[in-house]
Amino acid sequence: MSSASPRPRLEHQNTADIIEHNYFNENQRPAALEKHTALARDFINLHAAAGRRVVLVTSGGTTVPLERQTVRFIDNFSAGTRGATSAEYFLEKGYAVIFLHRQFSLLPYSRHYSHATDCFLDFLHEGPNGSVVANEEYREKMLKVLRQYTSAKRERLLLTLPFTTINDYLFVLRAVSQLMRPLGPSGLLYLAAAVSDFFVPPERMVEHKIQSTNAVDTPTERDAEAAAENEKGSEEEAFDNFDSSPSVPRSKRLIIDLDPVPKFLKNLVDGWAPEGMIVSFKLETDPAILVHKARYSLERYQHHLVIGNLLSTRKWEVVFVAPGQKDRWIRVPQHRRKKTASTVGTSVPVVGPSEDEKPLDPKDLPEGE
Ligand code: PAZ
Repeated sequence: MSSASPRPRLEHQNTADIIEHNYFNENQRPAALEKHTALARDFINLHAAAGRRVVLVTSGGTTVPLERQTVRFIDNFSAGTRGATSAEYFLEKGYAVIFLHRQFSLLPYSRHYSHATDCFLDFLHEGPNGSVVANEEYREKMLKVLRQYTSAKRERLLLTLPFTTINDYLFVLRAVSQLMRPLGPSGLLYLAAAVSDFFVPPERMVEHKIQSTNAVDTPTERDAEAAAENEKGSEEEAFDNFDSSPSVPRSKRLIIDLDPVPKFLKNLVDGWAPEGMIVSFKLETDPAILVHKARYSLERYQHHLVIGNLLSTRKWEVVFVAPGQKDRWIRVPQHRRKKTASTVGTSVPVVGPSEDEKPLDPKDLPEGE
């Protein structure tokens, strides 16, 4: 397919095309790309033939490896709650869902019974003759979730595709978006993943685990280094032009030098799925800039909707920023917010109510915000 083979440079390529060409030619395609593309192609064809709407939901955080044989990587907070929960609502509304998610992050349906806050074993007890039985108080909800899950599986309505690194994510996102192109406006792209903004480009990535000591140097190299260090004197070694208050010499620290990850939303909107309905998310921590950044993104990329959220309040409020419309805040009313020690990784309402709660009543939405 087109994403797999290097394309020749065109005379009149614009900057976004050149950046795309360079990124996808210079970075290694993931081993599972062909397999995931083939699964997505079959899935889209199946549902397009049945006249069903298809949504691509992206979910969870991408990693930034520091070594080719990766021991260490940079990650982010996202547990995939938004994506997994939203996928359930899309299924309920009749969509077929391609769930492009960070490996081991929350999945639709199983999210209710996974991860540290909700260990599935706490919902079960031993029944007669060595059987396993759901605890009475959870049975009704569990049965409902189980039925939704088995029905989605039986009807082949949910395709789950895992990624780990930012590079895996970008390659598969491009391939699946391009496959969705023929769906036109009945293809929805719902981009809830927390995508890394910085990465180590291939030419600067080391092959092996970054070392914290010089124990693997030969004795001669070590002796020479030690002698040089003695000569310089510890006073001089502790400082260089970059350091304001060094407590450890620069030579012993890990200094990570990252490049920006290209912003491919423009390519997605203009080229990969130009007629698709595109919803992106914007996460910030500073309330003063959230709406401005969401609007900026909308104007820059010219898509259909940006959903803004703040790290600390994302479980119960979001702002919809759409072209030609006033910003619209959607909030879960105070009395229906779940209390959690941390806002990370819990299954509380996302866009719309959580599965076990009543739908949001429009009167609960604040006026004129
Ligand atoms: O996965 P989660 O439910 O913990 O968090 C969801 C989210 C905050 C990652 C998502 O709503 C979002 O804003 N995604 C886009 C992040 C960004 O600005 O890149």
